[in-house]
Amino acid sequence: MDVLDAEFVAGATAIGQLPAPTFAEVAFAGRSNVGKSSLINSLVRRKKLVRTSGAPGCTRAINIFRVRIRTNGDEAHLDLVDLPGYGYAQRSKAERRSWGPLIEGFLRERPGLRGAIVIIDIRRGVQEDDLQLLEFLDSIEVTPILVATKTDKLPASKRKLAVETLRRELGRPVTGYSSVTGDGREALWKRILSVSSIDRPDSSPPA
Ligand SMILES: Nc1nc2c(ncn2[C@@H]2O[C@H](COP(=O)(O)OP(=O)(O)O)[C@@H](O)[C@H]2O)c(=O)[nH]1
Ligand SMILES: [Mg+2]
Repeated sequence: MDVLDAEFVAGATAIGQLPAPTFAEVAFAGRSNVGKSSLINSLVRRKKLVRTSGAPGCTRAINIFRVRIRTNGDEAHLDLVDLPGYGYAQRSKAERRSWGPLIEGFLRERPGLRGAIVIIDIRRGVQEDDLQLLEFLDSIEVTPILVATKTDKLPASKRKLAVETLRRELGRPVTGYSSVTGDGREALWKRILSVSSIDRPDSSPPA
């Protein structure tokens, strides 16, 4: 699996401002500061494709990045969608509420959406809003891909157990990841290509 190109396509603070889907899309969701943007950069091996931040709650927009990949000799396009972070307590109530519909609307209304990566900080574990998101994804039949990130922040001896604990707690597969070391990159790409049907012959975008 090689990433040949990666480029910013569009950013918007309302669903109606986004271009219609062209290729298969995979969304990245998680609490503010969990490492969504870093994860996208790490997946495409670009340091600065997506802006990351030490200050939580900065990204209020939906940003779409297009990648061209080569896998098993075939080329394919895939759109990676960085969703606004949720669960940032310091923001005003009105603003927090205005984020829910944007995320929900995107997940509900994009016909090209193949799956949603739900990112959890391995040291913090699953929070109530993560569970709500997973329930919502089940209800609209969008496949979640769970990622436990920042594994580099745990001593190597504790990583496996922490991922396994999360997996048991959620009753779903969890892929450990570190955007600092790239650990988990190959495993996560496999899951992304599988949910996007890019590893199968019928990978053409929806009509
Ligand atoms: N050690 C470590 N830090 C990370 C990792 N991923 C993200 N970070 C840091 O966490 C902070 C938030 O990352 P960012 O990608 O902007 O999070 P977002 O708000 O979810 O998009 C930044 O300071 C990143 O450098 C990781 O895998 N390991
Ligand atoms: Mg971000």
